[in-house]
Amino acid sequence: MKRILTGLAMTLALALAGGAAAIASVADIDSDGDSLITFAEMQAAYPTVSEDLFASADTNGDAMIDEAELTAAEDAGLIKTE
Ligand SMILES: [Ca+2]
Ligand SMILES: [Ca+2]
Repeated sequence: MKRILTGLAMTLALALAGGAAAIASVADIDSDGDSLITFAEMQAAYPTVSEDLFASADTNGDAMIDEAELTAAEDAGLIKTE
């Protein structure tokens, strides 16, 4: 019982540390470990994200979404990662 409560407390602490708005991080979506999200990686994790949506989240136009761009897109409500 004590172990279950400790696990619950840790999960809660991690959720709070992540902040309320930024639910997913690049590491959750990035499958090849280069710390950047390609459109293919985004589609694999979130099939509802269209190419247009991906392009609007990619503010510097390098066809990759980095941590800052992902956070901005989540904050703006462009990408729903809940
Ligand atoms: Ca990647
Ligand atoms: Ca980019």
